[in-house]
Amino acid sequence: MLNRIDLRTTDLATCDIEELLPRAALDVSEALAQVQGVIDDVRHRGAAALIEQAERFDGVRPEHLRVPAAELKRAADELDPELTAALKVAIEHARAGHSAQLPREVTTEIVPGGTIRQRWIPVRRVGLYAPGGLAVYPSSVVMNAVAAQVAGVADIALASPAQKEFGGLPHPSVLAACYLLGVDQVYAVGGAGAIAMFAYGVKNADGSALCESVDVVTGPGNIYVAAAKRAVASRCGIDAEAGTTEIAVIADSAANPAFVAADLLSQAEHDPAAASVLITDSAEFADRVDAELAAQVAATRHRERVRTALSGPQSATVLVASIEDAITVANTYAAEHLEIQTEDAEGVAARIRNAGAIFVGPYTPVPAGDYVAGSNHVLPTGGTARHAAGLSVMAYIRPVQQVTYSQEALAAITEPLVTLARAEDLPAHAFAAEVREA
Ligand code: HSO
Ligand code: ZN
Repeated sequence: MLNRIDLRTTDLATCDIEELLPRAALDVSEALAQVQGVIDDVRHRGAAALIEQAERFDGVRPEHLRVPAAELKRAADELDPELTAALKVAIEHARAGHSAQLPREVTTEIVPGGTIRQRWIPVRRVGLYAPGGLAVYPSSVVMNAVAAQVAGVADIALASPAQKEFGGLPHPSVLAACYLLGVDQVYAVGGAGAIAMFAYGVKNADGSALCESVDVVTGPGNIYVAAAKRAVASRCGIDAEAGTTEIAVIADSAANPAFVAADLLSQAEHDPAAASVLITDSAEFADRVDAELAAQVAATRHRERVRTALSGPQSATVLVASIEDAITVANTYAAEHLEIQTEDAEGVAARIRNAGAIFVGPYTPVPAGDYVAGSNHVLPTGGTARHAAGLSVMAYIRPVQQVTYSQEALAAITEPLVTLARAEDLPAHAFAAEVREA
């Protein structure tokens, strides 16, 4: 089912590995022109534009753009108790995982009496986006909201498209997740319009605020949401683009082919364009994974979608000469999710530089991270893990340096300060220090 790319006799040190690897092409820049009209319309006509956009794109006229509190409670009350319990575990584990990300404030004495205090300050208000359509994921609501809450953001709003079958409200599982998280500013607004609403703020017809503008917008979405986030990036902060899901697995012949096949299949279930890549030094193991895939795909619920994803050009088995080479290939590919299922899994993991998140050992499947492992599942895709990071508290806090010098401490740095100011022909800079000399 998976295409094979045989790099066993290729010299990875000299070839362009990137050229040889499978990769889905997603051109967000083309969608940019299309979303600009939607954004401008929201800026100029506010709530009226949002209602028209819901009719046009979601096929329903929402009665309330801001979801009434009673609807949030009702969704939570009517949610399957098992799902409620599972969401509570997801929230609790994510809170524990994200609390560990909070950096400590450190004060460094540079000269006696002269200190730099490294503060971490959360932004005031954020807008979270939860997609609708095929991808209604209450788990993504948890990932976004918990990261913002643990970061210390006081004011959190969430938008999700109005759904026709739910009378113009967002999906009930999204509303219930918001209720459980204590997020009470929820909007039945979808797509690029939601991103514009967050970036610029929107007023009601009577001039009152429907939604105040935010400092940071995060959350996954389709290509139009991604394009809209790019379009408003000079106005507010945005998170990394999380596009179509991808999983890479480094496995050797000691791995369990049924486990590896199940994990490759799990992410293929998201989307026919999803990428599943096996990187192995054993052709025999690759054959065993193929056989497992054939059996597991035949029995899985979304088999058509999965088959399309696994046989597409974005998915493959990459055969390499050694696990050493597998590490090189994985670092070049920079997968959203990278599993290590090899003998010395910890040792291999330690040498991974580029991945959205790393899942180590046979009992750490990606779906653990998707739901309840305590990590965040909003991760960089399309090779952007080379420079970008997954969603974390860092998306919502900023380091701010607080500088405090006493008279003596300033005196101790005045000489080099004045020398540098003169060298840059900025004598008023020098004077600000000299005027304080005793
Ligand atoms: N694997 C997806 C997240 C997700 N999985 C949500 C299930 N629900 C992207 O990391
Ligand atoms: Zn998933």
